[in-house]
Amino acid sequence: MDSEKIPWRWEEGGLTVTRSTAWSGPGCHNGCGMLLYTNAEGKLVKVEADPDHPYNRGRMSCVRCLALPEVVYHPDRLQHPMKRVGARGENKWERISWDEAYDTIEQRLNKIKAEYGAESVLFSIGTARDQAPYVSRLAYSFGSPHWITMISGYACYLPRVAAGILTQGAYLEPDLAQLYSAGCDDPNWTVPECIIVWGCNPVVSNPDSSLGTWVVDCMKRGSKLIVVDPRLTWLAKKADVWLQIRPGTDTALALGMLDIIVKEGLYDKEFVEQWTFGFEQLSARVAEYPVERVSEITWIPKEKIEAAARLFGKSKPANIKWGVAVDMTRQSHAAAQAIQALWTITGNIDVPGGMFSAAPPFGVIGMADWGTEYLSEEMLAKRFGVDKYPLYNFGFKVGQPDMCLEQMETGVPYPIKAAWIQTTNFLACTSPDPKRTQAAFEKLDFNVVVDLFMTPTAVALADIVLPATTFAERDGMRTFWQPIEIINKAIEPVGDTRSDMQICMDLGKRFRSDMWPWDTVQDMFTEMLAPSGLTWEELREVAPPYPPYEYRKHEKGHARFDGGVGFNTPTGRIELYCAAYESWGIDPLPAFTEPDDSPVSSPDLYAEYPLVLTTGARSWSSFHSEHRQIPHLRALKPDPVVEIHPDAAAKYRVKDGDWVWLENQRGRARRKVVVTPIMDPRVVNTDHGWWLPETEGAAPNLYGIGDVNINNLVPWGAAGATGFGANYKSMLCKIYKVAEGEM
Ligand SMILES: Nc1nc2c(c(=O)[nH]1)N[C@H]1C(S)=C(S)[C@@H](COP(=O)(O)OP(=O)(O)OC[C@H]3O[C@@H](n4cnc5c(=O)[nH]c(N)nc54)[C@H](O)[C@@H]3O)O[C@H]1N2
Ligand SMILES: Nc1nc2c(c(=O)[nH]1)N[C@H]1C(S)=C(S)[C@@H](COP(=O)(O)OP(=O)(O)OC[C@H]3O[C@@H](n4cnc5c(=O)[nH]c(N)nc54)[C@H](O)[C@@H]3O)O[C@H]1N2
Ligand SMILES: [Mo]
Repeated sequence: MDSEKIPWRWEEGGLTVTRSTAWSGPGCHNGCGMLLYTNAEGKLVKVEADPDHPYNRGRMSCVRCLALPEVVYHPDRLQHPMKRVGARGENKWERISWDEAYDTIEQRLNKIKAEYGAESVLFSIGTARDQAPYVSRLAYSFGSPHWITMISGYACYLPRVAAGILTQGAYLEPDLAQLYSAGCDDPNWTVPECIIVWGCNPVVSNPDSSLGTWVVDCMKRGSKLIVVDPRLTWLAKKADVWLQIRPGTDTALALGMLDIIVKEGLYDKEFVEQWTFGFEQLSARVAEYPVERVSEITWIPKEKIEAAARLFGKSKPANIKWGVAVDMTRQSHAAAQAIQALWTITGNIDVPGGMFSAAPPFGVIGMADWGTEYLSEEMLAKRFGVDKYPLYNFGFKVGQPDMCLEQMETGVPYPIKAAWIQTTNFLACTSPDPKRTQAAFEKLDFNVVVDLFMTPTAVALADIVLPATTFAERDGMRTFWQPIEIINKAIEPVGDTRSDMQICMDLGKRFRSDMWPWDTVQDMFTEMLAPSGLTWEELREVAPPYPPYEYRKHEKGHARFDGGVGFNTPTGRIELYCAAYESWGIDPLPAFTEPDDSPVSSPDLYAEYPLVLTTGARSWSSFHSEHRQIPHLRALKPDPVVEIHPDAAAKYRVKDGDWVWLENQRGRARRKVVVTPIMDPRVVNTDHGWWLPETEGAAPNLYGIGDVNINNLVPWGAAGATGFGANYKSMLCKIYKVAEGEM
């Protein structure tokens, strides 16, 4: 890869080519190198993967960038700031100028601040990998400690991050050669002998800065594969061992595998002795999970669990690509703790081909929490639920979303009066119980939505809507774990749209100009880049810089903040037994508990709702609730679907293509049946984030969310003991045909 010599822009076949990085919007978790082709009129005409970019090496990880021109020029793109003229939900708007929008927002929010304090305004974001640093800084410059995703139990990523920081001193990811611009050819790297893909489908979701193709690259070089998934995914089909797990029982499986590894002496004795705390206690605990018991709990045949445990235990190095299914149970902390123990006792921490500690490159600001130091400790302590849930002090400075909703409803201990909603469509996608969520936000005096499109959330709640740009229409930069990358604007913003960074900076200056001293967003990027020694303009001219990675930091005193040998935990060791949990009244060792609703924990419910339901397995053609209006993407998946095994379909008298309701004690959602042998007959899977942009936007229809949002079946307020994790992927439901005239 000789990308140093490649310019960032050139002419080719009558078109201008701009090298850039795919980064939201529209939504994306990655940093694939892209070539954006524009014509003489300055229009984006096509997008190709950049063959010289080390991140994706010419591979298009998903179809969504191919359809970028359809997103950019879609007639429904929001093009101007607008204010509401009818009642909330009427979907009546009037175009206003940016100045009027900013003036109104400044005045309304400052008035609320004067009356109720800055903490009465919350700033809500979605998965928003790109926007989070700026939205968090905007919240802090207003003086509010709340930037928050309205997802129960913060059940995405943060549970694993917090558990990792608390018990291992860092968040770990599998080393799939992504740390090097030379990829698998780098001499410092070792091919993992075994990879477990656990509750993750990376070839489709490419989640959290990791491409599925990296797993495939390892497989091509001989890595054995174990997949833990209730569905036979593409990777599961190619796995050496596929563990078809009952949703929500991952902790039991990990404990059972640990028991086998301990009993059969497959663990790394030296590493355990030297670097871990609590191995004896963990061994005693996992002995409570003999493989027969685990097989019964998880519905996985005993032989397969044994085969997986032995394969993983005997492989060195080995690693685990874990996914959001680990977060999406109220047991997320125990699941994370048990899975971490697997890679810990086998000595796979911070070794080539094992697990690496994920950190922003060169220490450049990564995902969020930019400007926390401007808030007082007292203000930060006002985050929702942090006194009740101390694990929220490990990792990002966010509050507990279920407690947020409750406080919005009760006004205790202080009222919430306004919401800034940027890059999230929580009524269609993110929040449980959308009606309850809607009611809580409807009560607020003032709401602003910043988005690319009009959404159910914007129609129902916004007083002002601001139009944002896609990554093609703006400059930017991307830092996550591997290289720092550049986003080069390829086209002028469509209509009167502005970039999220610009919007946050414009408003931020009005609230606290000392926190936004830059004239341009490019100057701001340069300041953020300071630890790397590069300016934004210099970054543009160089290949994406990869920081050197140092393995075995704990041996050299480079893993602890105080410079001592060991890991950055209170004991300096990896804490298999977590004393902090104990001091908070939480089991210090991982233990399995059933999901709230399950064949075992609620047999009465199971009698009425005889199918185990998992939701939200990702599809290539959409990012959460996005892309439903993009013709070539919608065509790939035109309807919300439920995947069901042929035997179950026969039993419940539904067939391929039927419209059905999935229903539980809390609500129902409409789905089209896909009969498929990839499911267990006792389990169904359905997608999330559905709304129907082609239908009426005004309430009560709100683009159909009442019928198609699967989160009608998910409750608020059922997060786990640490305040993290919620059962989005482990519920019960029944299935029956939609009656005639019902749609
Ligand atoms: N049942 C169930 N529900 C789930 C899940 C599940 O597995 N099952 N998964 C959950 C998970 S893990 C997550 S992270 C959440 C995600 O929840 P969200 O992040 O809220 O989901 P999105 O649909 O991506 O919402 C993004 C909104 O931002 C807009 N947008 C996209 N790019 C930009 C941009 O650059 N700027 C601005 N201003 N707006 C932009 C989009 O048009 C869209 O309206 O959903 C959760 N919901
Ligand atoms: N195309 C696309 N890509 C995305 C997104 C998107 O919406 N669309 N969303 C992004 C976001 S915010 C996130 S968080 C990531 C998530 O990406 P991933 O972590 O890959 O998560 P999912 O695709 O939700 O689920 C992964 C697998 O878990 C399985 N699964 C379901 N229930 C369980 C269970 O109880 N246990 C186990 N072990 N497995 C289970 C599902 O069958 C699925 O194959 O993807 C990101 N990337
Ligand atoms: Mo997520």
